[in-house]
Amino acid sequence: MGKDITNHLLFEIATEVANRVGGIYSVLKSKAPVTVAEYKDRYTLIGPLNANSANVEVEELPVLDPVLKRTLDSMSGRGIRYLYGRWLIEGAPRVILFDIGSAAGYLNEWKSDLWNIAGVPTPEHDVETNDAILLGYLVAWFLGELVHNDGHKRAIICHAHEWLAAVCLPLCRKRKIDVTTVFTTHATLLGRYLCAGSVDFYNNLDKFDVDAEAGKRGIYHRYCIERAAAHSADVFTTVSHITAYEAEHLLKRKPDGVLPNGLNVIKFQAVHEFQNLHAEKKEKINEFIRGHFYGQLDFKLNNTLYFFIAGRYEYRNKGVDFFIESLARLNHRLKASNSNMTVVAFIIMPAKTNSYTVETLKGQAVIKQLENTINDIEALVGRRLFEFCQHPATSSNTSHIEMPDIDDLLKPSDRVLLKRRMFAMKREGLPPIVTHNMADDSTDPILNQIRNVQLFNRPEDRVKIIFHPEFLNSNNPILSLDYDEFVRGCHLGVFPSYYEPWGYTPAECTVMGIPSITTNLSGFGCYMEDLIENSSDYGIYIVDRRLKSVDESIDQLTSYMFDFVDKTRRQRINQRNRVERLSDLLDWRRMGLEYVKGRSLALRRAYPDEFKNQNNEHSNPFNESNSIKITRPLSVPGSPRDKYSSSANIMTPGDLGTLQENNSTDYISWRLGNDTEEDGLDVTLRGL
Ligand code: G6P
Ligand code: 1S3
Repeated sequence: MGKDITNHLLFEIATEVANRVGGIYSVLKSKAPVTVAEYKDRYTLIGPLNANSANVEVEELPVLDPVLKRTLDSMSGRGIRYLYGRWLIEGAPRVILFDIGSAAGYLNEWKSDLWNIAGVPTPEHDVETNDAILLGYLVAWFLGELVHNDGHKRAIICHAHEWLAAVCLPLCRKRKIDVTTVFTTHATLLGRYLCAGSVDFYNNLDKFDVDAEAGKRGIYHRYCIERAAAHSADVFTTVSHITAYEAEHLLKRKPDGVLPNGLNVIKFQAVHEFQNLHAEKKEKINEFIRGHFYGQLDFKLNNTLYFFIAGRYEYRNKGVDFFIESLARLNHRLKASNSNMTVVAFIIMPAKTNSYTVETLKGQAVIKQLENTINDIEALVGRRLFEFCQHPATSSNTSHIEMPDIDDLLKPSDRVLLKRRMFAMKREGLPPIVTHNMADDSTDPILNQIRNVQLFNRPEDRVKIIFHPEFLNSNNPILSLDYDEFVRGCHLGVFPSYYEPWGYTPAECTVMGIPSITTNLSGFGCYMEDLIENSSDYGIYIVDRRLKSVDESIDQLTSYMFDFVDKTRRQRINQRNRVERLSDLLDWRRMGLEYVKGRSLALRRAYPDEFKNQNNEHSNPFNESNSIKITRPLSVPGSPRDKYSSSANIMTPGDLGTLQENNSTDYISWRLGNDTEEDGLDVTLRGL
């Protein structure tokens, strides 16, 4: 009997299902609406149960599907606990979260099995690896039973993300479980480790002795899992071409295709709405700046630009070293050219801290007090003026009405109060660089480099730095903005990464209409470079970190920033409009197509007989795409076709897990298919 390919089931396995850790959570969450639209209830995500996050992110449901129920009941009969339910996000996909603790009793048995069947060694105390093994064996167990209970009728795709969720792949292969598999790696273990050191990574990719390098870093066993997953999957993919190249050399299998990361793009009814948001959020940042620089606010906020870098604290991989050096050069160039502009550069990267510094808190308090006092006095002055106008003093000439003196309105007590507030604003030292008490102040790489380049927020500096070593949150006592609000209020995101398989941060800037700088070593940068000629015309600046020397790359970064500072307000507004129009390129409605190709290839490879009658039965759909290159800035207004509103979850860098809208443009004709859009998206959105 033939396989039912049309109604195949899709399981995506990851450790970040309903559990926010990093980029993979963003991928799964933002992709859910299009995947659910395509698969409806044939799509399920599987991950480990993290009770804390599951409690708020997942609504438990009874298992109604008889095949699934029989499978889960059988596992439960052998002591495995799980949570089945709906992930409370857009699209509301079904999830199975296995309590891996309930399988802990099997750990040693499974570890020795992994050694026997795949030669993967596992040391005693690597908790992450132990958890990966437990999850992998549970998933393989689940799939094996499911296939059996389904009578091998429907085809099944098991798509695992990252090595932590990929132990199931060699197991499916070795046990000949009747499923087809896809493995997507979002980075390679060795790549991340090697880049964080001081190796010339990209020029030596083909020369590394991978086993030895993994061994030296104590990650040989993890590396074995990653490599086994890459080799045993029917289809192997990564998130960008640059990571595909890296994987080919470090994991020794050339990926079959690339699955770039998309976003859920929110568009506004009117084009100026996102511009208004910029102005509104910028004013909030201005408020913070007034407090931070109290007593020394000797630059005009109207002539100030906000730049920022944000993300996980990976000093070299995320390019913070480049950013700080180029800020020092920018400072020099702005001073030399007598620029009247000031740049405030934010570094938002979490580090170990012991709360906010007293000086930081004091700055906000002092400004707040001044503002309160002025409000009080303003009210008093208003009342006095009101009184005065009701009983105006008249001279003998009745047609002449006396106006009040300033002394009639502002009394000595008011002046004393104002003076006290103004004295409180005097400060001895310079405005601080870091907002928090750092646990490792003297050894912190960011602070040390700032010390080296001497960017100390001196009055004469045209570039000021603020290091906020904690992710933003609107509940913070200072800089109380969520990350997405902060991005909107800024002028330029700067992400000069050295190791960045994809890089959500510049992509997020793009969909919010904020220009950004990235590099040709980041997946996003390469993707945009492939798609757009002269991407800087669109506000996507790409620093060449491949062919230029370090010094030349830093100079290029400095020049991009310098030229940006030189723009007029009108030019900045125009550029934001152009950037925002690119957001459709990053929408899952377009990006999701690559996932469709990956799954189609997996089905063809596992069930070739079902494709016999098709002309292209053996072809790899990844090779079939026609690339379109955008050659000049679009001048049409962005399309106002908003349908849905945002589910306002607090967002951190790389987590634009917001919403969705129906949008199409005149330059990208991406179609989901009419029925999918109507029956799928709308239905699933309403389903929430
Ligand atoms: C948006 C607002 C304008 C404002 C401008 C400031 O475009 O709609 O009203 O003047 O932002 O831009 P800037 O780049 O100076 O922050
Ligand atoms: C990885 O997370 P990271 O910041 O460690 O996966 C992300 C999602 O695919 C990707 O955007 C990022 O570049 C990778 O590095």
